[in-house]
Amino acid sequence: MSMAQSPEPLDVDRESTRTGMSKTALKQGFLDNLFYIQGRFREVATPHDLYMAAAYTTRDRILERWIKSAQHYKSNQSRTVCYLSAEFLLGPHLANNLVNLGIVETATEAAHELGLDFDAIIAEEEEPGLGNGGLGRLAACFMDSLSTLQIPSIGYGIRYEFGIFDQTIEDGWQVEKSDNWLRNGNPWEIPRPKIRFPVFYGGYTEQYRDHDDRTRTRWVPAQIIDGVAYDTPILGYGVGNVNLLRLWKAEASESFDFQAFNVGNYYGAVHAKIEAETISKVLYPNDEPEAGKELRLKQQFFFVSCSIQDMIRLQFNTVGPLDSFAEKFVVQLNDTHPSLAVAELMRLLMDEHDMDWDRAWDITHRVFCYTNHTLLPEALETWSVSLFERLLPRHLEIVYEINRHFLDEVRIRFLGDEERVRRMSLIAEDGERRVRMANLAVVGSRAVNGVAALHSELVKTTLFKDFHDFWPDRFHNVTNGVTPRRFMVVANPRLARLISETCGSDDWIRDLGRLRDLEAHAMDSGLHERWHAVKIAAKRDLAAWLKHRTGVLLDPEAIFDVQAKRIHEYKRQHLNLLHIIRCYQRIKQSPNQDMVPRAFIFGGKAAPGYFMAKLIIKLINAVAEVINNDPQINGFIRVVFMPDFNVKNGQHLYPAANLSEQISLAGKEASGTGNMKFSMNGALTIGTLDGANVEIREEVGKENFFLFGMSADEVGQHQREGYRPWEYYARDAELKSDIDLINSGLFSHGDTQLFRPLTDRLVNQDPFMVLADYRAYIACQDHVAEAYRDHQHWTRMSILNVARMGKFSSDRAIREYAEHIWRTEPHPIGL
Ligand code: F58
Repeated sequence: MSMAQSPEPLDVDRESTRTGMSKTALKQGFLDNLFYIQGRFREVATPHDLYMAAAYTTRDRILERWIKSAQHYKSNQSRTVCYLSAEFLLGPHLANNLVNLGIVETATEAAHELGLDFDAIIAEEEEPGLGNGGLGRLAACFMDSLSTLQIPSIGYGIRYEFGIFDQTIEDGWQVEKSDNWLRNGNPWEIPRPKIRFPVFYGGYTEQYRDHDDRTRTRWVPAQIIDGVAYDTPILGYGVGNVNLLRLWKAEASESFDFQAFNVGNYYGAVHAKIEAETISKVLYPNDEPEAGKELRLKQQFFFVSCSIQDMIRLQFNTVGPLDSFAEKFVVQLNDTHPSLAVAELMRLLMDEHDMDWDRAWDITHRVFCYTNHTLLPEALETWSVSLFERLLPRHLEIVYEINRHFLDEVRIRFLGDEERVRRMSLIAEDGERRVRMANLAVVGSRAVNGVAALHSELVKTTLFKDFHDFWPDRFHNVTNGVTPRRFMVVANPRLARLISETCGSDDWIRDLGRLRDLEAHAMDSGLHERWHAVKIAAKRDLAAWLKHRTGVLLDPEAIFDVQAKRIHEYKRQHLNLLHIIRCYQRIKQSPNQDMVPRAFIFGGKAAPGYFMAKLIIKLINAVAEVINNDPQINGFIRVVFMPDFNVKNGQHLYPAANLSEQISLAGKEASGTGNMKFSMNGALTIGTLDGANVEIREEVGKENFFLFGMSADEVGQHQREGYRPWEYYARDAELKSDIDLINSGLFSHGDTQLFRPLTDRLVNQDPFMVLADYRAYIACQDHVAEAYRDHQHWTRMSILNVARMGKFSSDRAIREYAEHIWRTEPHPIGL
């Protein structure tokens, strides 16, 4: 194309350059978007311009389906699932949308013919990191499956201006950098400045008499902030359905601005605007201390209030009166972060829409369902009553009233059992009075679920035992799943192609149970060779990527032993480290022994305020430095920490792993989803009987899974009997020598104190029983090494792992929610 002229039309009519799926249409659409949206022509376009043009070209093709879906849902008054989540960890959109549109090949060819590097364009995208970890990523997988299963749905959340921090490693320590993901614009979202709701904070409530002389309550706020909708289309795989992800951005309310302007307070008005916008400014990293949490409560109420107001608006626009609200909408609460929605819907129905308590409650408790994601007591949300009252005075009244009704029922059923009443109350009264958000969520919902079979059992028998006694039918299990579109097709195209060729179709992508067809070929040596070649190619890619970013060179023939997840003591990255140190010591002691080479790969972020987790990162890097530079080790084992583990970087990891580390203390990991991502890419798992590991092992067969460690029951028993980690340290000479080596200063340039907080904690407290599981873990790792020597057998196990992963598709999970919890039907949109 010549210099800055408008793009020469190729042989295609203008209309289809926006919707056409042919190579020609894609090329023309791309050139048009480069010119008309980016204002660039080929010769001067930056890689980012090329990415933006590709993104708009893809989005154009989604929009038509989106409008059709919205029209269909509206005219059919479709029952709609609203997924309320403070986090949606979406990952890059472009490659995923091309897969779901079914135009990866055409787009690749189109790019090639335009002389463009397709992979470079895909790699250019910065992901929206609007989540911390598993919980946020689960929400994203569920959005993909809801669309693919053609279930009308809206994801509601917060459009954080800064997502999860970017992690760099400096001198072995984690350093956090702010994630300014919107800096270069976001081509996937459509701002809806007219979809805007006021959100109230503070002030007081007062009673007044309405026109029918009834006593009503009015909330007079001290602050009003607007929430503005930003919509991202979520396209299903191979279907016409496009659902909506609606994220709220906080803005100063114009009416409030005006007041300030009118009294001539210009700076006051500007200040109010800045303060308003802080509400959606930044995602909270988890495990933060209590200070500064007020903003978090404000965030929760902010997105909850906007979302419920939006649903009420939609109800009026489609169905009509609010009486059928619970038939039109079901709301899934993704953990307790959105559980204020229970009180907010009550408030809106009563204070704004004239309903009495009983009618409002009847609707409210039929609308909500709640998913619990953790049993860890420190992660259960509570808010001090004083903060709650200061920010949400009306909601505190409503919470008290819900509590009064609820505890009356409890007292009738369990006469005289005041201890039980105290435990079940929405308000904790020991010490500073606090609102228990989990209790609010359980009381306000008609269904409560855990995220793996073991977890859901523990929810019923421990965390919510009293509630389960009271409402046994309210409790369910829906084991998590992940989307095979992103985590197989996008992340691992070589494997996806091999599977489709072997099975004779790509039906498995929408029906993951079809992977079973692979089993018939599990002994086929031809498949073994190709399977192995696919894995080696992925390992080479990852090795190149890691070499480029960290300088560490891995041997693609080594076992790629990967632990990638948030850094947390309960996930026990330090147990993995103790095994690495054991391997190191063994080589040092007998350098000529016949060992299987291993590459130990870690990835994961630590919460910025979580000292112990950050020290674990430092120790991983410190051990890496010594081992990787020891000539005697000679590359036999290597340790590398992948900086900035996120969805995008994870996509390099899953295809390349041979061994997936799922080694949390049994009873602590609610489900895990990384365990599924690794296994469906052909890694074998070394793991405890925790979370969904239990079900993964059941599915793949115990002979294809490396199990070690105590069960959740054994953990409980051990704790009741009194756990004394120092005895393990004293009794097990190898364990002692591994810990002593850390204390020796070998990994810290002679500093014997640096890692003391970690080793002292292990020897003296060890809340996650690392030392108790150490011996079993080492023995199991030895089995892994032996098994890896038999390449044929390993490959067979790898094939069987993939073949039997059907259960762990998020499509299955969403089907279970739809059938057992939501009672929703698909609404297919034709292509
Ligand atoms: C995770 N929770 C569970 N929370 O730990 C994991 O086992 C499970 O597979 C996953 O949910 C999905 O069910 C989790 O990721 C968070 O990140 C919270 C975010 C908000 C602050 C507190 C932690």
